[in-house]
Amino acid sequence: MLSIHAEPYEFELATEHAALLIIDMQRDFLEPGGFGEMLGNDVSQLRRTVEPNRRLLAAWREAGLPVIHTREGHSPDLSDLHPTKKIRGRGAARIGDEGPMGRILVRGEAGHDIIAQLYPIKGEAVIDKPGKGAFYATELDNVLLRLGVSQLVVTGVTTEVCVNTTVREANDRGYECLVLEDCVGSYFPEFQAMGLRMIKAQGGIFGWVGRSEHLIAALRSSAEERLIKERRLG
Ligand code: TIU
Repeated sequence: MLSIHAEPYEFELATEHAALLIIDMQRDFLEPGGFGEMLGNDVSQLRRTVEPNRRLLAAWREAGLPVIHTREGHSPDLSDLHPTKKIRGRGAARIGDEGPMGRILVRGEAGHDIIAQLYPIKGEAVIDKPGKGAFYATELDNVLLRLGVSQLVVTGVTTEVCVNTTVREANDRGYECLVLEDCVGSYFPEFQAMGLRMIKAQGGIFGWVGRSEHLIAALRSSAEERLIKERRLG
């Protein structure tokens, strides 16, 4: 058990039952010229999460723990896109239309893919989700059950939309969630702050909020301890 500094109190990480869940770090949300920017959003607010996520992902992989990536998007025939989601916002460009990086939020298109810095490697699950929550209409619950996972370290974008929805869904299904504030981002600074406060308020009503450096330090020190023990035994 690794004790991670977090709010409202320490998160006790059971590494044998934990997975890293990286939400929707897709080109369309993060890159200039993508769907997010077309909606009028300031993508620099999200881009500050890339480097902390990259460092965390490297440490998590080094520890040999499971990683799950998600992507928000729809099949090319849009059969899994509710008409209400398509027309919401009354924007000029809609899901399924041609955008700067292919058809917007359509699976297989460049903009739908995960950014290069966090690209999945062999053995990591990629969950394609049509909704904001990662459990709705996906195989995520079964994947976690198969892996024996009961704790999720959650990162990605956006804090108040897909991250919050997923954490609420996970909480109702009995998973414990640690959300890393430097690794989640919102286009709106006030939603970033409130999205995190909503999770950790009332004694951690949906989960815990921490920072990646504390988790990385704990993973590294436990790996060092293991190495020292092995050397002693060897
Ligand atoms: N992944 C995710 O959060 N999807 C969104 O549409 N977020 C917005 O903030 N728009």
